[in-house]
Amino acid sequence: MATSVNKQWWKESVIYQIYPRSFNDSNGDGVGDLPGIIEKLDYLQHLGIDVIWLCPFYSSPNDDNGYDISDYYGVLNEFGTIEDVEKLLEEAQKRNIKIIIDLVVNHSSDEHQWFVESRKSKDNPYRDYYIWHPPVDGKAPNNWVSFFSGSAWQLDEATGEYYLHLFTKKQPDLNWENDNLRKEIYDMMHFWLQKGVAGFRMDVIPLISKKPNLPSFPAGFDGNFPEFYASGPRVHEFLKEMNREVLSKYDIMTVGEGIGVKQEEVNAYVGQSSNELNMVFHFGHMFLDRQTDDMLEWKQWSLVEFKEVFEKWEKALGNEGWGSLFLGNHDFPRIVSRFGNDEAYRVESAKLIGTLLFTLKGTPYIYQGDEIGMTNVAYESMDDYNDVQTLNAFKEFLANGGSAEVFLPKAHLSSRDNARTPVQWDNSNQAGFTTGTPWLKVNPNYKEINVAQAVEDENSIFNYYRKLIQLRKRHEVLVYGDTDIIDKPNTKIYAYTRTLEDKQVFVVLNFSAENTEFQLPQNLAVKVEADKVMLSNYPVVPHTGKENLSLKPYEGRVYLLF
Ligand code: TEU
Ligand code: CA
Repeated sequence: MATSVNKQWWKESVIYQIYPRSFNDSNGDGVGDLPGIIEKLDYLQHLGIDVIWLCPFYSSPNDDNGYDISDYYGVLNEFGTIEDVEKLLEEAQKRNIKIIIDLVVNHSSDEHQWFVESRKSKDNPYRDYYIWHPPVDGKAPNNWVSFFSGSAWQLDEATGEYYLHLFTKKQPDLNWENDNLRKEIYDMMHFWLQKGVAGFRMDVIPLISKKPNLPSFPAGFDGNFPEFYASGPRVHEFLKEMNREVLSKYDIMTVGEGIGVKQEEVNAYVGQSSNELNMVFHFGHMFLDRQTDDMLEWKQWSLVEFKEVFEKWEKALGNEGWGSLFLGNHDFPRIVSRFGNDEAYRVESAKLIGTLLFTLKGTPYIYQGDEIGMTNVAYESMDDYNDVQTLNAFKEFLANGGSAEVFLPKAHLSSRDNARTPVQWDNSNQAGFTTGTPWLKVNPNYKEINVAQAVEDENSIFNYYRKLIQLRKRHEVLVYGDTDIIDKPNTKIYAYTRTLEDKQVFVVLNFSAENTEFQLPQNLAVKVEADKVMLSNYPVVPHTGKENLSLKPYEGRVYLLF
């Protein structure tokens, strides 16, 4: 059967994620804001992106930096006004940039009017908008844990019942079983779509349907609680309803944060005939270097496992679904510090990782600052950390007899604040992010790593990203072609072809700090030669594929074979 490619604008787009608090501060209060984003739209247009994913900008007490929303129609004062949102949409549109926004509807803030009402009494009309349960034997209803340490239940004095919070106790879970609640959420989605947003990134969306009767983790539970919480029995019914009532009425894109989604069920969420979402993020590669029982504890990861993650997801999606590609976001360490080498080979390895991001199959998502190779930060004191996940884990660590000295290196490796340090715009004070005092300290390496430098330097990571984006736009095979891995067991080299009808691209990436030889299979060896290299992070020396390819540390090449 000939492969029929189902073309869509969102498959061909490059997405850029903005975490507003850390992006650009326009008024010197130390907090990034909406006018600050508008100031940088020309920069984003120059980079060549098509869509911005804007993280939450709504009213929020900021217990979890905006992922705890107290008014879905309001704009956080620190970020600006609704007029600023409208202006941002308008200015972006002038530059052919679309904007998708974060939909955070698994939970709200405890300061949302709904919850203020809900907690008042058992017969309040909003009681059932949240998940309440009386104590069982004087204790929490079950043994569920929060993503951010401790029990997922909080006893509320007013009525003597517990409410469920899978995240912080200021993020009570909404009860999607309630028809009125769902209706209110759909109305709110229409409000933003009518303002001109181009779709949604949906926070922890697989968690909206809970297991009936809220059973405890079973005996011998493997500790994979995201998977346990995800994909409850009504999740697809809810998403189909949302699609029917809202999404299907607009030409938009949607991407769900696919936490806990298994490969075998992914097309139930994103398959063309499912009528739910367009894409989900999978997290397989985000946990290869973490201990399953301790998110902050690092373990050695292997390139072979890393390749397998992408291979399996591409296979699971097949021609029915479509993938999203990300290597980092506001919740994870910086990609060059994590998968590359942020010391001796920062520039080379950041370009190598970028090459992977733009040449695998799926829609690529850039996280702000990765296009200039921003790195992890290593604050000297726990006082400098802000992220609630890090701080809760730290409290728990201290309570169990740990110390700050032992905890700090874990925070250096794993804290979400690594990704949240202010974007480094230039080498002036505070990296040009603010004229005031930034809400989170800037990374001291801003004098060397910053946008102003990167834009000027033709060999910068930034200019390499521009070339990658252009390359992907010029060659459909890089968007729609299927991936075949070559020499999968190779522990240093990630090599693959992308093939679409009569077009083929070959990508070879040395994920090691050593000079490495790579032997091509016969069928490729005859096609590979230096003048077919379209892009490389090192100068191309004459070669053919018949001898071994000699790759320098973190060298990556993209060949157009025919
Ligand atoms: O993240 C959900 C989620 O999976 C995280 O808890 C993740 O496991 C962790 O951050 C990894 O370090 C989403 C948002 O992206 C995150 O910023 C929010 O804190 C969370 O939901 C709650 O809304
Ligand atoms: Ca500001």
